[in-house]
Amino acid sequence: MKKIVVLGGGISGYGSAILAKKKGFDVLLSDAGRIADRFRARLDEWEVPYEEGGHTEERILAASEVIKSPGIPDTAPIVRRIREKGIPVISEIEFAGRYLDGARCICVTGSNGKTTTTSLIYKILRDAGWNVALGGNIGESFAYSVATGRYDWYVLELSSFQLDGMYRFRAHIGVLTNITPDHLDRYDHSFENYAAAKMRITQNMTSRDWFVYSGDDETIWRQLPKYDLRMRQLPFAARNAVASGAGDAFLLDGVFTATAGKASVEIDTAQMRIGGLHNAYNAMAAALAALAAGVDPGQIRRSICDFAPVEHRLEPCGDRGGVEWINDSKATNVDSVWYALESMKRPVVWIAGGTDKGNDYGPLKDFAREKVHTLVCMGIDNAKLQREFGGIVPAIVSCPTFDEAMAAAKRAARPGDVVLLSPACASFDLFKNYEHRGECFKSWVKEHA
Ligand code: UMA
Ligand code: ADP
Repeated sequence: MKKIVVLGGGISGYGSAILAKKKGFDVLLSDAGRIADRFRARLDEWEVPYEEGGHTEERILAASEVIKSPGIPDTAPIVRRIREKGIPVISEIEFAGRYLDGARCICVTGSNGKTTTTSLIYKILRDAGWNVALGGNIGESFAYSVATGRYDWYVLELSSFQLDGMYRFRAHIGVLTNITPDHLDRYDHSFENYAAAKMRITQNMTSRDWFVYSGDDETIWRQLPKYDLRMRQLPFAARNAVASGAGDAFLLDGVFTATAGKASVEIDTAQMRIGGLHNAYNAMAAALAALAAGVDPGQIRRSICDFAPVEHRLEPCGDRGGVEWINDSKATNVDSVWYALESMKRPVVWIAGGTDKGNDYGPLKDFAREKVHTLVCMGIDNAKLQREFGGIVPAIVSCPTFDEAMAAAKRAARPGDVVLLSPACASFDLFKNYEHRGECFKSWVKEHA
C-alpha cells in the first residue's frame, strides 16, 4: 500500500490526512509541535496515526509521497531531507484535486483581495442555489471538504505557499487579483520568484478554461508573455482598456460592465455595500468568474450588491460622536493600505505599525499628505514609520502598547474624522495574529469610544 506522510497537523494537515485515510492509503501525520485538541479528536475519530513533538526522520523518509502544510517552509530541515531522498513533496490542494469526481474549481489568488473575491464568488454561487463548498486559505480545508462532502463546485482561495506544491492540479476558472510585494522572506527575497509562484494559478489550464486577471497590474502584464496561455482570458480594469475576444470588465464613472462569452452584467458600484476602488476590482473579478461559471447575470448583480464587508477588511465599527472607526487589521502590506487610504473621504487618524516586513512606504506618502492629520504608530519599534512620515503627516505619536495607541487616536480625532486601523505590518509584536488585533480594536471602540 502506498505510504503517505502528512507534515503539519494544523487545518491543512488534518484534512489531508483524513482524505488520505479515506482513500485507503497507509498514512502518518507528523507535527513538530503539539497538535490542537480539536484536530487530534478528528484524527482519532478517523483512526489516523500521528506523531507530535517532532518529526521522526526514519518514519517520514519511508514515505512514497509527502503532503506538506503550507506554513512549513522549504528550508525546514525535514523538508530538505525529504527532497534529498527524492521523495515527491506536494501541497494539500494537489492531493485533494485528485479526487474531484467531476467537480469544478474556481481558484482565487493574488497578493490582496483573495478573501474578499473568494467570498464574493462563493456567495454568488450559493445564492444561486448551487452545490458549492468554500475552502483553501480560508475556513475549512479543501481536503477536508473533499473527504467529507460531495460538491459540484469548489471556490478556493489559494496562497502562494499552496500554489508552490501544485503540479498537475488545474483550475477551471482561475482568478489573479494582483501581484504586489508580500511574503518575500519565503522567496529568497526575490519579487520575481514570488510573482512566478502566483502565476502557477494558470498551469495546466486548457482552452476550455477561463483566466480572470487584473489588466491594470503591470507585474501581471510583464509575466503573461512568459507563459503559453491557451485558456480564455478575462481581464478586468479601470485604467487600461484591455481587449480580449473572450470578454472583460471595465470600470467607468463608477459603473462596470462584465462580459464573458455571450453573457454580460452591468453593476453600479454605488449600489454595493463594499466601497473603494479595490472592491470595484474584486467585484469585477467575481462577476467575470461567476459569468464564466454560468450564473444568471441578474443573480450576480443581486449577490454582489448585497455582499457585506468581510471582518477585519475596512470593516465599519460604528460612528461615535461624529467619529467613524474602521477596522482594517487585515491590511498587513503597503498595497492594501494604499487602497484603504484611497477610499477615505474624511480626514483620517491613521493607526499603523507592528512587525515591518521590509516595507517601502513610498507609495503611501501622497495619500498620507493629503488625508491623514495624525499618524498613531502602534508597535514595539516605531522608528521607521516615524522617519518615513515625518514632515508628511502633521502629527505623529509613537505608542508602544495597544491601549496607549487607542487613547492617542481618540484624543486626536475630531468630529467628522475617521480613525482607521490599517497597519501595513504583521501583528506579531503585540498580538497573536491580525484577527486578535482586529478584535481588540473593536472591543476597545465598543467600550471607550
Ligand atoms: N509544523 C511542523 N513542522 C514544521 C513547522 C510547522 O509540523 O517544521 C506544524 C506546526 O506545529 C503546526 C502546523 O505545522 O501544527 C501548522 O501548519 P500551517 O502553518 O500550514 O497551518 P495550518 O493550520 O495547516 O493552516 C494552513 C494555512 N496557513 C499558512 O499558510 C500559514 C492556512 O492559511 C490555511 O487556511 C490552511 O492551511 C488550510 O489550507 C492561513 C494563513 O495565514 C489563513 N495563510 C497565509 C496568509 O493568508 O497570508 C498564507
Ligand atoms: P487577502 O485574502 O488576499 O489577504 P483580503 O480580501 O483579506 O485579501 O483583504 C486584505 C486587505 O487588502 C484588506 O485590508 C483589504 O481592504 C485590502 N484589499 C482587498 N482587496 C484588495 C485589492 N483588490 N487590492 C488591494 N488591496 C485590497
